Amino acid sequence: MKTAVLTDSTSYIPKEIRENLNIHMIPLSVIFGNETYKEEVDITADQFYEEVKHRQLPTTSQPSVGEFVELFEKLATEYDAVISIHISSGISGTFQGAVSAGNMVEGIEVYPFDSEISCMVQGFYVLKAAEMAAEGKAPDEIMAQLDEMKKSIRAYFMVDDLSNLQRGGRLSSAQAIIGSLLQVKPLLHFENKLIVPFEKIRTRKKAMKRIVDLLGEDAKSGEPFLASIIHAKREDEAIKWKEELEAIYPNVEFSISYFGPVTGTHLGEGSMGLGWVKK
Ligand code: MYR
Repeated sequence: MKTAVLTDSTSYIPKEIRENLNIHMIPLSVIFGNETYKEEVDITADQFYEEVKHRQLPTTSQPSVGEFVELFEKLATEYDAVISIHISSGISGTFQGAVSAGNMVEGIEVYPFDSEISCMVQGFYVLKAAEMAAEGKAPDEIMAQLDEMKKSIRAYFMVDDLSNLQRGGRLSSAQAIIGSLLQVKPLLHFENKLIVPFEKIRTRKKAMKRIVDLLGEDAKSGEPFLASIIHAKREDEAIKWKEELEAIYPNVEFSISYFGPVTGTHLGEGSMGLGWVKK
C-alpha cells in the first residue's frame, strides 16, 4: 500500500522540506480585486505583506472541489491512498472540499483529516504523517496517530488589531465581547474548530508572557515537545523569543514559522503565536 500525504498551503511547510519529505500541497488563494494569487505558488508571505501596505485588504478562498479532484486523480496514478490534512473546518471550507472530492474520485482511497487548527501546528500533523507514510505505515495507523496527537496539541496567538479577523468573520464571539476586546491584545485560541478569545490581556508583552506560562503547564512534565513560533513579519522578535524559550524549556524543540498570505489576511501584520505538541 503506497500512501501519499497532502496538505493545504496554510501549514506553510517550506517547499524544500515538502520536496524532501514527499509532501504534496494544494494552495488556498488571496484575491485582490480581479487578481487571484495562489499562496506559496504565485505570492510569498513577504510579497503579500508588501502588497497590503498599498492595496485594499484581499479576500481569501479555498481550493475548488475540481482542483482537489484533479490532484487526487493525479496522485491515483502513483498511490493507493492519500492522507489529506487541512485547516480547521470551522474557519475554511477546504476540508469539506477534500471530503467531497474524495467521494468523487476512483482508484485512490482519500482519508481527509480536519486539523481543527492551521499554520505550522497543522504542519506538525503533516510532518508526522509524512514520516509514517515513508515507513510504509497503513493509512488507518497514520490516522489513529494523528488523532492521538490532537490530545496534546495547543496553540495560542495574538493579533495587533482584531478588526481583520472581525471583518473576515473568523472571530467567533458575541459582538459585545469583541467590542470590549478591540482596545486590548486578547490571547486567541481554537475551541471546537473556531477561533475564540482565550483571555483578555492588555499588552503584547504580557500576552507573550502568558503564552510562555501556558507552555510551561505542559512542558514542566519534562517530556519532549515540539513547538513552533509563528509570526507575521516579526522575524527578529521571533528569533529573540526562540532563544528565551529555549533557555527556559530545554525539553522543547522550537522552530520558527510564519503566517502566510491567507492567514495573514485575517490576522494582519504583527501577529504572533506559539503552538506545541508532545513528541
Ligand atoms: C478561506 O478563505 O477558506 C481561508 C480562511 C482562513 C482563515 C484564517 C484565520 C486565521 C487562522 C489563524 C491560525 C492560527 C494557528 C496557530
